[in-house]
Amino acid sequence: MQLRGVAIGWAIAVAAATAADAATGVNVQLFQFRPGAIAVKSGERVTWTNQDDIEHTVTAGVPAEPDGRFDFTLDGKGTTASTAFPTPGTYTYFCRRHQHMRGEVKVN
Ligand SMILES: [Cu+2]
Repeated sequence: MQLRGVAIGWAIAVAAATAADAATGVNVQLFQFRPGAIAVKSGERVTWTNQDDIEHTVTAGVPAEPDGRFDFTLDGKGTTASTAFPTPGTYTYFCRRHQHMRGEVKVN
């Protein structure tokens, strides 16, 4: 039941991002990526902005298996990093310092 709720929440978040069409920014705030799931068109850039006073990373893959596509360090409040996603697919990422922090970019 709970898993189903999470899946539905994710679908809604992705649908909302698709509808907005300009939601290519992710805030890193209070030890979370917000929104946690984002949808973009192929070729679009996604920018992460650190809103916390401490360092986070935006690292492609999952903690057990970083995939090396990107690995950004956001030193502190106001720092940003961005990358383009030229190829459709679903890309997961996480923070190396706080491995419960997970995010996903769906490229259509
Ligand atoms: Cu972090």
